[in-house]
Amino acid sequence: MAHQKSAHYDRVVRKQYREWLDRCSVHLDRMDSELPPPVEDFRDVLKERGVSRRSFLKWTSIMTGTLMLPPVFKPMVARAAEQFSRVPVVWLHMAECTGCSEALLRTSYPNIDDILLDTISLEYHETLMAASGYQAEQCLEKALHDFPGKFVCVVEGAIPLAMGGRYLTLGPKGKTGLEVAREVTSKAAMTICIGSCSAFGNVQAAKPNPTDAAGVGRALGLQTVNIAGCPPNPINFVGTILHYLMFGGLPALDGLGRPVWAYGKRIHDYCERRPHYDAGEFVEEWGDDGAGKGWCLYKVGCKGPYTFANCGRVRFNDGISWPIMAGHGCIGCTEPNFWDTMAPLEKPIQDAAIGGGEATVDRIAMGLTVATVAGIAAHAGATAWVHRNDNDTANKE
Ligand code: FSX
Ligand code: SF4
Ligand code: F3S
Repeated sequence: MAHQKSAHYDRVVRKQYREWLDRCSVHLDRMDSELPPPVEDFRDVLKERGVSRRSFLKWTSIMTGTLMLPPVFKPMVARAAEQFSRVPVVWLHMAECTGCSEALLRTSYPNIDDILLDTISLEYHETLMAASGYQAEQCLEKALHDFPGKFVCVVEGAIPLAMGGRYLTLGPKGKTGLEVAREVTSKAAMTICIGSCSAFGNVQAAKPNPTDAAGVGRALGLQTVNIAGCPPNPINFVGTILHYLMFGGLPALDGLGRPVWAYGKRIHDYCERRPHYDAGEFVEEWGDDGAGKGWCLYKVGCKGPYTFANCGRVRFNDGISWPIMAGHGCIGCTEPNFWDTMAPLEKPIQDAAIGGGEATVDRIAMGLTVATVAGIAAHAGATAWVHRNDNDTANKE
């Protein structure tokens, strides 16, 4: 009986995968015919960079797993990667430090530095493009004119709302960041917020927030894909574009607009120091014996139990390390208002109202998980599988 049930389950899953693969293949064909031609053939680019076929296949396996797709999707991920540099991107800078662009240019998933530069410098990216002043303005106007509803808008940085947005003016005509963001996002196929500043306001919105800085979603009343982090992990940006190429529309998002495949689990759930947490082995102060032994960093302020992100799984700098591996606790940089809510960064949260200390960790985390799951349920139905061409309101419900 159990065997029959499991065979039935296998059949259902296989059928579902086949349907999704077909859908994916049709969408990739469609993107192939709609996207502008590549500046250079992707395979030639890989060859020039010394990336072997074997390394590329290894990367597709890693990326497929990162996107939480089954291995049968590897050829689809490879096809999407081939289309990656053809996606027109308009990259806006609001109030921020450009650390997100910096983080992205350091990525090797894939070695996209030049691919992005080739693409973005053709469209618009204030800090990377050669043009400036009126010339830059013309590049932006041209991109909006040439790719209406077809480009991806990436926003870096928060949008100041106080004084009608005049705390941030851009370009030779002195438009406010709010005006520019509103105009560009209204013409985009989808808007990706890169970093916690554009996602939630972050540093600029920290108390007392005199400029009333806000994330793009709140500032414009827009559904955005929030690649949270300060800076975010580049692989989560790459994965979002690949997802867009494979399926169209937005990925399943949590209640805070973050892709579930990247932000569905807590830092605490994947942490290599977790066995020490469970065994009650904590670093009590910097440089003590426990620090040398790699014990849990909770008592020196790690906010991993309250933070949702895949940092421990995908790591940074070519997968070499991540904050907790390097010896400092997570500061919660993928969560809204973390500068205020996670402070002090090197001490545990001591909130009398919730009991304080590690005794409350799992209770708080459980609450966050419930909120996130509720968000996923609300969004998955509303946003999955929507393409702007099918439905103009795709990104604005
Ligand atoms: Fe914010 Fe990006 Fe933090 Fe900086 O620009 S997410 S301050 S790392 O870089 O916007
Ligand atoms: Fe890892 Fe931090 Fe959790 Fe300790 S508290 S197990 S260091 S995430
Ligand atoms: Fe940020 Fe914590 Fe990851 S500080 S980079 S979410 S480990």
